[in-house]
Amino acid sequence: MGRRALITGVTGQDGSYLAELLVSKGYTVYGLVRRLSTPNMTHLAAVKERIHLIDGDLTDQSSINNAIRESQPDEVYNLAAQSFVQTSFKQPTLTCDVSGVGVVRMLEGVRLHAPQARFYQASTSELYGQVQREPQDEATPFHPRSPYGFAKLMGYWAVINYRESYGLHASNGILFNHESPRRGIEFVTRRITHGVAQIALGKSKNLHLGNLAARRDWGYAPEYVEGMWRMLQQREPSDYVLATNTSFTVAQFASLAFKVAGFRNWRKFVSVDQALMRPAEVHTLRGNPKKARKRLGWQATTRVPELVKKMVAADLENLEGPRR
Ligand code: G4F
Repeated sequence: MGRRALITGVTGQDGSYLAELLVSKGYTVYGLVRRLSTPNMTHLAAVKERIHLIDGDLTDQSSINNAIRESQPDEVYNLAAQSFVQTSFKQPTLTCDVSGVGVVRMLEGVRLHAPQARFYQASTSELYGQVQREPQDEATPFHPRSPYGFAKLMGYWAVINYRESYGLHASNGILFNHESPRRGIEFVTRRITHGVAQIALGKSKNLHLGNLAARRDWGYAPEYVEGMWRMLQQREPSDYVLATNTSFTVAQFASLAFKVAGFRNWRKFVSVDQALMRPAEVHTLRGNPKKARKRLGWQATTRVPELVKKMVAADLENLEGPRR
């Protein structure tokens, strides 16, 4: 019989790429979706007819239990979260409820209703926060710098505790930033590529950004969902860093994006807006994915210059329609 998977956060960037991957591998895929008055299914266009959507919410235990009972999953991927760091400073308790306690609710649901299922938790490089070592790997101490970061830290430890207490096959993927044309417009990479496309098409004159000196290890999202799947194919559960081991500043990312669109002097278009600065910043992140390479045979291949090209091209196409 084919395998069954339940994905929370299925309508997002990672959830939609993962749904496509699992459908292509012959899984029966269930997705947990939060009820919205205007549902956003854009990213699911390619697989919508082939997956099953179940209403539910990470803040509601009964809907989680129901989704697990209904889908009877072999694999559960918990990708849902309040995932925007900036918002977590404005909505700290909501962020903790969804991105921290929500993980415990998912683990409880699995423990009670599908204890044989393998569980993937979307952990994050934001756990490292004020970084203690460079590059960061699975043994680097954590120092979160936002409510998002400390909520995710709770989820990370909940996974380890359920593994140790109840023998669940539960793994943390400590993913560094991973982007794509499906990235939400509020995140800096997409804000830049969308802004550049607007300027190139004469729809805008400038782009407001926050901390230009922030440095990130940016990879390409479809490659990272493959890594998530590989983690759940291992005999033993564990925790893995997925990253490129290269890093760029926001300024460098912006400069490359303007260059792709034919502008040499990116500074002319960019102004710094203090409102986009964070109360506590994660200044730099770079991950060491050696364990994932060795145990999962996983490697990131797309680097920032290529990623920027894909994202700018997609934003130009979205805004002007397909080029002939
Ligand atoms: O794109 P960002 O908002 O992503 P951030 O905060 O690194 O978090 C993302 O990656 C994490 C993985 O490490 C995920 F866990 C998390 O859910 C999310 O997907 O910001 C990146 C950097 C920050 O240092 C920010 O201060 O870019 C800086 N930045 C500069 N100008 C900006 C802007 N960020 C945003 N969002 N918008 C700006 O205009």
